[in-house]
Amino acid sequence: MEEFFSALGFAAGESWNGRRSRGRKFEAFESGVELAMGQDMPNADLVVEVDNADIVAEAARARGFDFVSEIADCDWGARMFVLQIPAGLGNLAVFSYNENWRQPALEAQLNSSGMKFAIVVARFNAFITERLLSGATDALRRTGAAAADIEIVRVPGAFELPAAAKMLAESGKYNALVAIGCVIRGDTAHYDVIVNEVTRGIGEVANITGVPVGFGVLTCETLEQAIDRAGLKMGNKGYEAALAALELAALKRSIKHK
Ligand code: INI
Repeated sequence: MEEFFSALGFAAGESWNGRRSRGRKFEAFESGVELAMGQDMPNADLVVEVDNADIVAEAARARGFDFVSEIADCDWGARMFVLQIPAGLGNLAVFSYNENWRQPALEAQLNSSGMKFAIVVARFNAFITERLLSGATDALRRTGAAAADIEIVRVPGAFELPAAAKMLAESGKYNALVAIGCVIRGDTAHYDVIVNEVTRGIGEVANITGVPVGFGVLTCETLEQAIDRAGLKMGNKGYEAALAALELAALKRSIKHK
C-alpha cells in the first residue's frame, strides 16, 4: 500500500503503530477535500488531482498497477485514469487539467504571410553575419513571407544597428525588424561597451517605436563560438531572432484585434 501511494507521487509522511491501529500519512501538496456530485463522476472511491496525469499514469504502468480505466481526455478539460487500490480498498481516480484549461494564454501564430520585414545586418564579421542573415530570411520565407516583403539593409558594424533600426522602425513600413551582428571579445578592447550599447539600443528602439526588433547579435568570446551559433552546433541565432520578431509582430496584431 505504501509503495502504491509513493509511486503515484505522494510523499511518505509520519507513521504510527499503536495498540489499536497503525498507518502512515501521505503528504499531498496543495491538498484539500472536494465534495462533488453530478453527472460523469469517476468510478472511484477517492479522486486526486495531480500536475500531470500522464506522468503519473506512466509511473503506475511501470509498477504494474491494475488500471480500471486507461488515461483519456475528459470533456471537462482534463486527462484522467482510474486504478485499483491494493487489498481491495476500492478505486483511485487520478486526473490533471489540461495546461491552458484554467488560464488560456494569448499566443501568436508564426505566420508571416502578408507582413513586411527589414533585416539590418552589420558587415563587420561578415563571415558570420551573412550566415545569420541566411538563417533570418529562411525563417521568414518558411513562415510565409514573400521575398519582395523582406528588405535587407547593411550597416558597417554592430554599433550602427540601433540607429539604422530606429530609422527603419520610424518609417512605418515594416511589421517587424531583425538586427544582425557579431561582436567577438578578442577583436576589440571595447567589447563590453559595444555589447551594452547595442543591446540597450536595440531594446530601446523596439520599446520606443512599438515595432518589434529581433535580437540577432552574437556576443561571443571566440570566433569558434560564433561559428557554432551561426548554423553549426548551437543552431542559427539569425533564424531564432527572425522567429521572435515575427511572433511579436503577430502578437501585436492579435492584441489590436481583440
Ligand atoms: N563591430 C562589430 O559588429 N563587431 C565587432 O566585433 C567589432 N569590433 O570588434 O570592434 C565591431 N566594431 C565596429 C563598430 O561596430 C562600429 O562599426 C565602428 O566603431 C564605427 O562606428
